[in-house]
Amino acid sequence: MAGYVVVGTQWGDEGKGKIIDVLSEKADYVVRFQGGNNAGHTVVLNGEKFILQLLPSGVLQAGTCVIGPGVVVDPKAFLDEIDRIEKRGAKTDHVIISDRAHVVMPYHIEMDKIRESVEDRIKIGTTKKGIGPCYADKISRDGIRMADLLDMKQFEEKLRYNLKEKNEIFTKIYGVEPLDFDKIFEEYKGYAEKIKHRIVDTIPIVNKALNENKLVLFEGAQAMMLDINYGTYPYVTSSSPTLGGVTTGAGISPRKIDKGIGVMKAYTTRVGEGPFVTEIKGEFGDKIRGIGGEYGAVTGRPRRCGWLDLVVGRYATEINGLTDIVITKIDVLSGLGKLKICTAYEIDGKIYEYVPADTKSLDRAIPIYEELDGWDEDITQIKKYEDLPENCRKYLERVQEILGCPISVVSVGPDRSQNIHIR
Ligand code: 2SA
Ligand code: GDP
Ligand code: MG
Repeated sequence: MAGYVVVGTQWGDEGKGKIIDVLSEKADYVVRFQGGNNAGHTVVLNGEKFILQLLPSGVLQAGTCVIGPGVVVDPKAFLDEIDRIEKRGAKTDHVIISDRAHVVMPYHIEMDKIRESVEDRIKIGTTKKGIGPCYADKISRDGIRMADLLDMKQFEEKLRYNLKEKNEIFTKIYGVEPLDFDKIFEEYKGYAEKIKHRIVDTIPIVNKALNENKLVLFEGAQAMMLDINYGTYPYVTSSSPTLGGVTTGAGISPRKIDKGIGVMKAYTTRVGEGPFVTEIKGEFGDKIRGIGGEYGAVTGRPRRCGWLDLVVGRYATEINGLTDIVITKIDVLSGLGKLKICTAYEIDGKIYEYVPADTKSLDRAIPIYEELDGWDEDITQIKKYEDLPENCRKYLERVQEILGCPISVVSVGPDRSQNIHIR
């Protein structure tokens, strides 16, 4: 049995897509367990860039790609993505969708956009893909599931009820135009026709694979600090991108997970609103953004940049029970001079080594840094750990020491081939 989980340890965009792609060369299955097309996972293959949103990043080479029960699926976005990658020569016959996955509806997207623009509401900085409202309907038991798309009568009933309720909210509370039932019904009937052959019960498939010792990779989208329970609430996404989310989102026992691989960028970025203790504002932050190409993979939003935060790293290591850490984008730090690592926060005179629950208190947190010497060499073509500059190795070893978790791979560039395997 080999269930490997890959999760983000910061605020997303750590390079999970690239790492999943590398690992999926040997994988029989790649399974998404949460999130939806809010994800933007980049895979670079022979200099060609693919950005995957709903499709697992293993789609370019893994056996079966599963969109699991805990994912929320926008069928239009799904079909567009299939179309986009097929046009570039990729095969998609091996992509299946759980009948339990929830369907993102036009009223979810509308609600997401409205809520982000209402004046007296906290602005989260969402991707406006309807993710939060879709999960809210799931939890309040009003959701429409993929299985409902296989039974148009059931779909019609659920849509009618939901739309009546949502249109009341749109017109009476927000004063916007109601959505049209017939238009949505016809549109989704069309999508159902196109995807029904992919809708299956994925749970026995994934469990059988694990029972037969196949390699199954569980692909996390977003990350630790965007987790609905443990992130910087309310500036989070609406799912559990941490390792625990795999059991509820893929329908497997925690006993079937052998490895928890945490992807950690050598510095920190965040997109959207919310606290970011090690953020570097001004010119130096802009410089990192420029070198690292730190812009939203899908929305193009500029990412906020900062030093590596190991308070966050420690929290992610613990909550996910990481067995391995993969450090990415360390090449971006070449030539930046002295480097800083945050090891603790000081808030109102008290030292914190873990992330406190009070999100507001993080705005007052003073990062406590260790300063390390940098390096100037271009490291993007290095293949062996011992060939890295000494200061780069010292940086990695210090991170490993603070986190108490081994670094197994160091990524030195976006391409599939730019990795240093340590163990
Ligand atoms: P949502 O849309 O409800 O999930 O937004 C809630 C918060 O979660 C953050 N979030 C993300 N952060 C980083 N990357 C994400 N994916 C894309 C990417 C984003 C893009 O890979 O670059 O293209 O801009 C992602 N998805 C959600 C979001 O910023 C909110 O803070
Ligand atoms: P994900 O959401 O975690 O999959 O990450 P994204 O794809 O949103 O963002 C990571 C970006 O960094 C992408 O543009 C990747 O091609 C790129 N990338 C990944 N690993 C490395 C690396 O080691 N070095 C550099 N320079 N870029 C990388
Ligand atoms: Mg991303």
